Amino acid sequence: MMFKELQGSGLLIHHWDTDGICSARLLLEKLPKIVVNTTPALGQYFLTEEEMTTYGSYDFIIIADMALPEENIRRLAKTARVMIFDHHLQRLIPGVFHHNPIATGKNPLCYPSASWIVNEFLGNPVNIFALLGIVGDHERRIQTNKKFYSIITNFCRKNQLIFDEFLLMVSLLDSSYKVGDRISVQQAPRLLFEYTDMRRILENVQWKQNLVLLENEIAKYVRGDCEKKNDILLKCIHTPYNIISSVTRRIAWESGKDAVVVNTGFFKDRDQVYVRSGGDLQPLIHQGKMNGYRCGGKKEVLGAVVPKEKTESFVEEILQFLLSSKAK
Ligand SMILES: [Mn+2]
Repeated sequence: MMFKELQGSGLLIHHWDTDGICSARLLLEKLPKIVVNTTPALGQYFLTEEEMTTYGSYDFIIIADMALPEENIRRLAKTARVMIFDHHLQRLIPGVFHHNPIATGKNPLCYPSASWIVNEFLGNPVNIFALLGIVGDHERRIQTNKKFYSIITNFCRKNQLIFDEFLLMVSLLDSSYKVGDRISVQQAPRLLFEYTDMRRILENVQWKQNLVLLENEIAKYVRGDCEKKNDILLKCIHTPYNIISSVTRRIAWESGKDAVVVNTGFFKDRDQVYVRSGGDLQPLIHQGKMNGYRCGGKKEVLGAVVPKEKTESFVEEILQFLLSSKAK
């Protein structure tokens, strides 16, 4: 086992969502007890200058479920031994231990989460944490992945669990980052050690309160009126919670129309922009990246973080794109 060679002070940096938390839970079990775990500032997929300086004092650094920028990693590797466990699309980074089957061209359907990759690496049998990461990253869509849906179904049968309880556990684990509670995200992996019965996840009072809070906040914005640009719905919200994807999905699905949502309340200097469409958004994602925005998504969704002074022009670009793709 490679971890035996790790010496000195150690840090584990993990993603703030269910997959990141569960990967951290699995890794911490096998790592030396002194390892500290942390997550980057919520919503930030890179390390700040301050974080980089602080992390310079560790002897080894493990990163789970996050494709941090290569220049961050290269700098950390100058003073620390770095190990990465991930499943995001990224170039293999030389000079560090980079365990990412997707980066080596393996089929993503066979490696659906970081928790699964970590669990295999550790040689563990299938367990709740390996599977929660998968359900966290794919939700109901995992039901179309034959191999993994049958692994999940078998696990459910053995443990008298239903798939909806898996989904609820994911919502509860994700609730801390969605309400912006970074401390609770960081405490979650160790809390999971105390939960010898997995059902205790469903009973965590704070997480349940988070869900009520989030649901009310989402409902408030879904209820309000939208601006209409031809057949496209446009909504501006101002919330410190990370609910933009839920709000957009709800508006789009309830109306059957394309929806654009801007949240001016999450970052001080930047806005969150989210789009959901029936058409293909890949060219728009490319366009956003060419503009220099942090921009990503899938065929039907786009998420971006845009400097506040650029929001208006980017929204205009989005509307133009949606209108012209409708005209085709
Ligand atoms: Mn993941």
